[in-house]
Amino acid sequence: MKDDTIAAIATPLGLGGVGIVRISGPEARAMGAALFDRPLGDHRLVYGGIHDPADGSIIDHALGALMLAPHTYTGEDVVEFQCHGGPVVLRRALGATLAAGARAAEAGEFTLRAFLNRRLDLAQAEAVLATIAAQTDAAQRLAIAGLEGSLSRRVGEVRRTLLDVLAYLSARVDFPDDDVPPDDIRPQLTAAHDALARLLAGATVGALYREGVRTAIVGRPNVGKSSLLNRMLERERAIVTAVPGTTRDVIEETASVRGVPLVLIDTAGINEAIDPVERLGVERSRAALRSADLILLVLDGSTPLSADDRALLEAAGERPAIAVVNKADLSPAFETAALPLSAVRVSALTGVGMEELADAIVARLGAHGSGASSLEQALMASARQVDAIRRARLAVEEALRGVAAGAPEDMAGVDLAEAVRALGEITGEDVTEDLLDAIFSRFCIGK
Ligand SMILES: Nc1nc2c(ncn2[C@@H]2O[C@H](COP(=O)(O)OP(=O)(O)OP(=O)(O)O)[C@@H](O)[C@H]2O)c(=O)[nH]1
Ligand SMILES: [Mg+2]
Repeated sequence: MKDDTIAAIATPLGLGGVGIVRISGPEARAMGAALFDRPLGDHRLVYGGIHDPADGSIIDHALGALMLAPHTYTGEDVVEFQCHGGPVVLRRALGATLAAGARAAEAGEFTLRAFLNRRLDLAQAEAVLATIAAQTDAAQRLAIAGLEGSLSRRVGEVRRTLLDVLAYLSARVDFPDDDVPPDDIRPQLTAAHDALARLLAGATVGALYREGVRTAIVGRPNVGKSSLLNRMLERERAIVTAVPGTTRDVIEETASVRGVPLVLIDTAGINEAIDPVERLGVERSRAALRSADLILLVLDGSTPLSADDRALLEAAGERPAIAVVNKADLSPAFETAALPLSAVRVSALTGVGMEELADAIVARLGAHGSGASSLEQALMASARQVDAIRRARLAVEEALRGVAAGAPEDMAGVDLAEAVRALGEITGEDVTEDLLDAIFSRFCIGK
C-alpha cells in the first residue's frame, strides 16, 4: 500500500462553474494548510485564497474543505478545493499541490485507496465506474444499487454458505471419528448452486444495461434503415433521401430501448455495389452484420422480397436478429408469417409499430418483462464479474456431481475452495495486483 499523498483535478477539463482539485493522503492536511490562506475546518467549507507556493501569488479564490480520516471517500485525510472551473485555473491549482509535495494521482487511484482502506469492496468500486459510465436511467439505477452493495451482498451470502460447508468438511477430515457427525452437504450445495444460477441470470441482464447492445441496422438500399435509426433516436441524425445508396459510411448512436442502451449502427444498404465508395460501405455493413450483438434486418414491406432480401434473411438467420418490415403505412406486398425470423411491421415514417419493436427487442435480448420488472432481477455486473460467477457455479456443480457419485468428501472441498476463490474475486477478498490494475486503470484520473 502506497502511503504517499496524491492529487488530481477531479472534474472534467473544460469550462464550468466549478472545478475541483482533490488531495488525499497523510500530508493532505498539511499541504492544504500551506496552500490556503484560511484555516481549514473538518467537514466544513471555508472560503479563501489558494497561493502559489513558489512566489506567493494568488491562484484563485476557492472553497476549501478538509475531511479527516477515516470518514472520507478514500479513508485517508482529504482536502478538496472548489475553484473556478477553468482549465488554466485548475492546472495551476494542481501544480501548486504538486509543488507542495503531492504526487499526481493515477487513473482510479482515489477509488483504489477507498478499496484498500475498506471503504468500499471491489464490487462497489466497480459500481462507482458503472455509475459514471451509465448511459441510460436504468443503467444508472442499477449501478447505484451496486454501489449500495446489492451484488456484494448476494455474492457474499453464497460465499459464506460455501465457507460453512468447507469448514464442516475440514472438521470431518481433522476429526474423522465421532466428534463431527456426518451430515448431508447436498442441500446446502444445491441452494448455493441455485443462488449462483439466479445471480448469473440477473448479471447477464445487467451486463446488457452496462455495456449496451451493439445493434446493426442492415438491409438493402432504400428500405428505410436511416429512417428507422432517426425514429429510434427521436431525432434526425442520419440523412434520409429517396435515392438508394444515401448512407455510405457507418453511423453509430446510442438509443435507450426500455432502458437498455442500444448502440445503433446504421449502415450502407447491402447490394452488389459498383461505385467504389458504396462498395466500401457495403463491406462495412457486412462486417457489422457478422459482429453485432443484435441485428435489425430492415425490409421494405411495400415491395416483394428481392434476391438481396432473401440472401440477407439467410445470413441473419444464424445471428440474433429481428426482421423489421418497414413502410407499414403503404399496402403490404408480402406476409410476415412466412419470414424465417421473428418479424415486426413498423413505419419509420409515421412511428407505427415502434412499441412492438421495442417489445421484440427486449424479448430477443432475454431482458424479459417490462423494463421495471426486468430491472428488479437485473444486477449491474461487469464481464469479469459474470465470468467469476460462472466459474463458481461450475465448481459447485462439479462438487455436487462428485458427492452424488459417492466420491470422498474432501474431493468436494477442492471444488468448493475454487468456487469460494472465484466469488472472492468479485468482492475483493481474493484479488491479485494485476487484477486491481486492470480494474482501476479503466477509471478516469481524479476518481
Ligand atoms: N412510406 C414510407 N416511406 C419510408 C418509410 N421509411 C423510409 N421511407 C422512405 O424511404 C426512402 C429511403 O429511406 P432511408 O431511411 O434513406 O433508407 P436507407 O435504407 O437508409 O437507404 P440507404 O442509406 O440508401 O441504404 C426515403 O424516401 C424515406 O422517406 C416508411 O415507413 N414509409
Ligand atoms: Mg441510409
